[in-house]
Amino acid sequence: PIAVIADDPRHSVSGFTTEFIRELHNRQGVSLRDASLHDKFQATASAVRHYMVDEWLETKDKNAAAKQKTVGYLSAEYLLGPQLDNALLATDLTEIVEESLAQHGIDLAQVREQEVEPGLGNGGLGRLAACFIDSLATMDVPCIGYGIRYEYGIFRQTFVDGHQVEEADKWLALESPWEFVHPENAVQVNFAGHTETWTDETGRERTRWVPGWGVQGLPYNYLVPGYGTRRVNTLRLWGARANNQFDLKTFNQGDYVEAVRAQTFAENISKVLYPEDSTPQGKELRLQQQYFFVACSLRDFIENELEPGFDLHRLGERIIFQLNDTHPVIAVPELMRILIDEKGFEWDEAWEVTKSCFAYTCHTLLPEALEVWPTELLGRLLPRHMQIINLINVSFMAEVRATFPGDEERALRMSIVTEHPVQSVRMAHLATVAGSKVNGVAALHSQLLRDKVLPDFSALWPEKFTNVTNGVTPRRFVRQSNPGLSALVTSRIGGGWVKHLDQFDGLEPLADDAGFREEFRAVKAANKERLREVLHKRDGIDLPEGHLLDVMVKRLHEYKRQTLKLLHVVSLYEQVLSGKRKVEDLTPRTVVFGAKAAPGYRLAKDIIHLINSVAAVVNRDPRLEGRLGIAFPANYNVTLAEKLIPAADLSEQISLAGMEASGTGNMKFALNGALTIGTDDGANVEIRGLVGDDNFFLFGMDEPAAAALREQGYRPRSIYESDETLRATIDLIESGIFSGGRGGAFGSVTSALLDEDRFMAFADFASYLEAQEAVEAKYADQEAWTRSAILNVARTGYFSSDRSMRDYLDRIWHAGPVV
Ligand code: 26Q
Repeated sequence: PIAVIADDPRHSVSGFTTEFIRELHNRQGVSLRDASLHDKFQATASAVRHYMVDEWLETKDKNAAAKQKTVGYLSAEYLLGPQLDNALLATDLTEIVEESLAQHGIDLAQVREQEVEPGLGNGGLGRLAACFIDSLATMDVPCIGYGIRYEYGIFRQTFVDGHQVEEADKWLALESPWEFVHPENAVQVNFAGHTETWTDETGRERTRWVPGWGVQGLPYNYLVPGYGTRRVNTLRLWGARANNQFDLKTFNQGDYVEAVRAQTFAENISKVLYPEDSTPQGKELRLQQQYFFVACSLRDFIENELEPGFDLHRLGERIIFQLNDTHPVIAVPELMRILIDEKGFEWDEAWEVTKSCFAYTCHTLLPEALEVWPTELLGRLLPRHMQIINLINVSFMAEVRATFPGDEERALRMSIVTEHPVQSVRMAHLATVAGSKVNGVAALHSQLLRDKVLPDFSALWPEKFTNVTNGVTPRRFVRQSNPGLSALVTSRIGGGWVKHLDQFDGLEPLADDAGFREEFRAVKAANKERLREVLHKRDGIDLPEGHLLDVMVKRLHEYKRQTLKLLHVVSLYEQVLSGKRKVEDLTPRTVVFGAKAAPGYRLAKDIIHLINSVAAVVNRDPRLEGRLGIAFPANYNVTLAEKLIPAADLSEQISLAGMEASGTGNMKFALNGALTIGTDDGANVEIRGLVGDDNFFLFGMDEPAAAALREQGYRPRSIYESDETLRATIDLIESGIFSGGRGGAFGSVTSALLDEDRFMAFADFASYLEAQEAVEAKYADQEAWTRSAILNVARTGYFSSDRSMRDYLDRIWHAGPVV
């Protein structure tokens, strides 16, 4: 492929060796003889980075010359995963580096393992941002990813007696070789204080914000190389640093140390990623984080990326800020403030410009996940922004009342500011009012967004709403993570698929080719072997050989229904114990879980404890003859995903219909030849539509059925009473067998199910078990299974994030490549 450095004379084994040794000496300050593995990793990474810097600088020049529209992706999270492989792929250096290091007795595989992944995100939303910036670079589209350089990313999960224990993620302890910090480009960000009015030279009444305190934002630049192109875009993450203007009042009182201490306090802003991925708490620090990175980013774009003297009335021609959920939506009043207070715009002018600069992506359907900030807090921390939000709301309310005269209820429903339970700003309403477009992340989700979450808005502005189905980058999630499949596929259809994943459709006829099926199975078997080694080394887990690998990896949440998966396992166990099923009738199967629970989410943590407790018993029971097991490696992250997903046979996507906005893990599994067992939810709907019913295990209620059941009054206990299998399963959990004979140990989990079962696991239980029977029947016929697996790969090229980006470019951003 055309690598970013195709014509670089250093692109040779000896060339790389020179760069590597230079880095070892000059950066690490060690000789090759004395270098630790960590030194070797640092030197390798920074030497590889050398090969992208020229193109990165060239990209900046190209952007400046072209004066085309840039995508400003505003996201509080980027779940990047390890960077070395990605950089090697982009620079086409993998073999060269491997050979160069080998000549010095260094194993690239060992060097790779030194990398600590930047876990600057919780899950799907953060990983999506990382896939999107990869795709935009690959597609030659100018993009700056803006976000926060958290000092501590998502917590490291450990298990103690089966309970989740969180540890700080010190990903920077050994320094990141991938970032360029530019303290000289620090940006000042202010908070609190008050506003006052003044009269300008023309006699016009103006407002200004007199802040109470401030902090500096330091830009940390990361290179985002495209694949098969020379473009290297920028990810700019902001870190907070104390202002060197000490608090003058305290300082003048002579308390020097107190003044310094108060200032360093500000550095807490970028200290830690909030680990909640739903039910956000209205924490002041979280709002500070949001405003901090957004204020830095807007300032940076306006002052540093635009040419001096650029007419800001035309700002919308040069930037589209994509709001990754509502987390960055405070950017809306911030841009209004800049234009009006600093640049002297009239309100209406500023509003027209602002509307053209933003679009909003919603990633949820859960009502409790919709962000709301009390006006008391917002007004105290950002008084001028609170005023501007109120003014936006006043004119918005006037528009609603003019369109729907007399419909006061509608106006109240739509208001950006609600009075209940306390006066608060609904961030999704603000984003919808200000955004030029609003999109959901899968077809079903976008429909439900229009019909259920924001129906009044879609009635007012139907053209504003659109869908862009999520995608995943084929570079990381096929090419890098599954080299075996990549080589096999490339041997048959060429390598164009890495950039044009729709070419996977060329694999379709090979599903009927017995020789290809055999090779495909061999790749899966090798990936399982690789996983066995990883889990053995990483977790001390010994995966049995020859098992169906049944994988459920995602954040722990009730709506995702890890408990339903666990109930399946327990029901199989119960059937063997009670003699209802002969052990030799079990399909040998290992269920792999990977899941972090938000530290404050009690029930989710109890579910983790239950999974580990069931695992401890089931894995040791000789009556199962090793035919059923659970593996729950702690600290599921991108690094592990890259090993786990290519090894999976069965992908569990079993959320209650209408709850999972999209899912992106589902896409990664299908692209790597796992079959999905799933509900009619999120992007599962589209996956099934593409792969076909014969190659997908559908079960459960669809969204209308779930809504109807809820409407008519759902009583999980009556299902428990009438379904013998379910009853035996729950009773086994309550018997104490998984808690050393202590009954009631998992009462929080069982009673949540029996008494409420908010996400209707019981209602879908029988259907799920039936679908699992179909899985086993199909798996028994390995040729049929492989055929379906190949068709999953062949038919899911649609889920490349390159396609998602094309959809955003066409439907929302109206931007294109710059070469
Ligand atoms: C908000 C405020 C305060 C603290 C935390 C948060 C917060 C942080 C992260 C709220 C939500 C998130 C993450 C949400 C998320 O990952 N959603 C997932 O997004 C994916 C990409 O679109 C979808 O595929 C998933 O369906 C959706 O659950």
